[in-house]
Amino acid sequence: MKTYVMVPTYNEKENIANLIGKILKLKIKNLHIVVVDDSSPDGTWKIVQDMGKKNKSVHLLLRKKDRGRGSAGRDGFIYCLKNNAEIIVEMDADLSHDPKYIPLMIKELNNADLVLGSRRLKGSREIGRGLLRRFVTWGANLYITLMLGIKVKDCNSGFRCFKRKVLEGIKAEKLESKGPSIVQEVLFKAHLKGFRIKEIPITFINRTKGKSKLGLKQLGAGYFMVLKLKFLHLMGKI
Ligand SMILES: Nc1nc2c(ncn2[C@@H]2O[C@H](COP(=O)(O)OP(=O)(O)OP(=O)(O)O)[C@@H](O)[C@H]2O)c(=O)[nH]1
Ligand SMILES: [Mg+2]
Repeated sequence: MKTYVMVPTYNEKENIANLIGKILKLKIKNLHIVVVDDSSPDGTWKIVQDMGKKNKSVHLLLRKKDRGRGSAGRDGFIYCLKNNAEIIVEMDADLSHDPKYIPLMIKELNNADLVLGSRRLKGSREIGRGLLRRFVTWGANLYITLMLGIKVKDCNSGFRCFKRKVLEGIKAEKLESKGPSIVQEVLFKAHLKGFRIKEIPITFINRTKGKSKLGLKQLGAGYFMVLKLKFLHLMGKI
């Protein structure tokens, strides 16, 4: 089955080649990688472009105007659907998400429509995360669970594997988050559509190279987006 791994990037030059190499080493049949880069000033996109010249399954979606984890994710999903992906894996570039889980996630699609790499199950681990960062994630998770009523332990995980029908069902082209709250928006919409969601435990490794793009502004916008989603749902709009 045609599988696309979709990776949004902004200034990930220290990580991207390593990640792509690890994914290719899995030797999954009919697998493609698309990196969605917002013209990173550090030249991440050039690295991907060069790798794409040597390997036809590596693709670059270079965005020149828009900037944001959310709109990049949306454009990446649209790209995968347009290119006839049956399975879409979404993951970060910073090596926090180990590609070794991809085969297992794909296998779990036998029992689910959407599989999440979870940091909050028996068998999950988090390496190198400070107490404050863990607390922020825990608080956000509690807020989202209470607000949106999603019965998922790790609502914030950006490591996911979708059947095509999930992205079609939630109308990926209409996703409205500009920033990282796309992760919650997708999950909530998939939950409302009644798709089967399954979590598998992963070991999450805090980034060791490059800088995090998650700041207070993005966090605040995320909290607001969850409120907006709840409101839209109550109004019967989603
Ligand atoms: N295209 C694009 N990608 C982005 C943007 N912001 C972040 N990303 C990518 O989205 C992924 C997640 O971003 P991170 O900075 O790792 O954020 P995070 O994982 O929530 O936070 P940390 O745990 O602190 O790393 C990474 O692959 C980033 O390069 C953006 O504005 N545009
Ligand atoms: Mg990260």
